[in-house]
Amino acid sequence: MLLPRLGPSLGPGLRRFLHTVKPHAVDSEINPASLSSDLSLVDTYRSHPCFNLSSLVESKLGKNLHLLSGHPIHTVSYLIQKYFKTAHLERMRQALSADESINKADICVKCFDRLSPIVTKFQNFDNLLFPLDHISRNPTDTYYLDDTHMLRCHTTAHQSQIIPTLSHRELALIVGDVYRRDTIDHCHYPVFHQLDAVRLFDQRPDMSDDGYIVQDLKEALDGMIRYLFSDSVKIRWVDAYFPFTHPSFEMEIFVNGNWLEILGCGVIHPLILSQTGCKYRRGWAFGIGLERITMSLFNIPDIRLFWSEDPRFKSQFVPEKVTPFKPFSNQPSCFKDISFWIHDSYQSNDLFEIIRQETNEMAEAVTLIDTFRHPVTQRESHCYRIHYRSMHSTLTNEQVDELQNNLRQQIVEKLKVELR
Ligand code: FA5
Ligand code: MG
Repeated sequence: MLLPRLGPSLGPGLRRFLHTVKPHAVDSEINPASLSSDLSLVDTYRSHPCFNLSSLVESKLGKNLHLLSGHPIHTVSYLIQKYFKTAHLERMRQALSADESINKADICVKCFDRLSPIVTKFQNFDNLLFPLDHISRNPTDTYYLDDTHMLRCHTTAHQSQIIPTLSHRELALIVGDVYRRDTIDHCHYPVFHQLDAVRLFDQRPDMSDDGYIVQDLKEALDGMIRYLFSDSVKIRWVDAYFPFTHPSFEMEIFVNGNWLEILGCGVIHPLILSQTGCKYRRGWAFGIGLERITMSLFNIPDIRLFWSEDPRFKSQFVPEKVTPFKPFSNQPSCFKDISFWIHDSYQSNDLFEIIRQETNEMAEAVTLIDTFRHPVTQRESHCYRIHYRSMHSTLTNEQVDELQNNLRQQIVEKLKVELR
């Protein structure tokens, strides 16, 4: 396990961001386009050498599926918020009932669902004690606008701004779109949505360890999952590592015969609390991926569908209600293989990005099926299988051949690899 590096102290960068954070009440009526004005900012970064946004990713900026009433992502975000504003708030009231100095009306949930996805490396990584050599800082994993700004890769990026504004009577929820360069399969997409939560406690002299925080965290999440699914949902806890929490856990649920990782959580690292001026507080945090849980709840088989503009998708859903998805297209998939000699700077995420872009998102999954090292030259080759399936119509053999031929050319040109 990596040991967390000591992070920088609360600097002017963080102080500059503190005043910009304001909670919003959850209101499905508010126009989701209101966030997009920030996003015209992207143009001002375009010529920077670190700028690595694909046009696919750019096209998703400002869509804010989590704010679109009726969209399944909005519905699940709404239901999670509802659980915390009802059942969980009641638990908080009970836990704080002995403290007569607290005005019960002050016990509340604050929701931040309109924070811009453009953040600094400082917010996304340094504040959260990510080591300088952490893999997710690489431009192969993260979308950068310039050498200091990036698209957040988790909603935890806002945690250090929010902590100093939070009392032990409040729970903060942060919801938004997050961006990662990643593999291609039915449950990974370069843009997805997360909901993070932060809960602080006053340090109690009678509690020398974090046991009560872990217990409160696990009870809250156990209740949330049972609220979304049913009491019979099978849950398991797996020990995990995040630079910003200790101890850390992941929750997995059993769906369709498999264990599915849905969230990460843990006890907030004391250094994060002292950096943000909350030395005498303890707390827990979690972050849940909304797409995977929505796919399980609505029976949506492919993560690409969330972005569909097809009325056969969009018209199926009722605001704030879970209804099973009815497939409207059952096109067969077909696959094509591609093999090439790689070089030292080759990174598979660069390949995945080109495949998504050049096949117009017709690639449903890409798997590495073979690697080979030449016994004499020691050159290494990779063979990938690309599974093609359109979500909306049948792909003809000619169309797939055309996509594959174009892809072969683009891979040689952009990745400087040699086809076999
Ligand atoms: C995080 O992002 C942490 N920030 C979570 C956290 C918050 C831990 C606060 C502790 C305290 P992770 O990288 O595991 O953790 O992502 C969290 C969830 O996002 C995953 O469990 C998964 O449900 C979802 N997820 C991750 N990558 C993708 C992807 N490419 N596409 C769709 N969903 C994804
Ligand atoms: Mg994970």
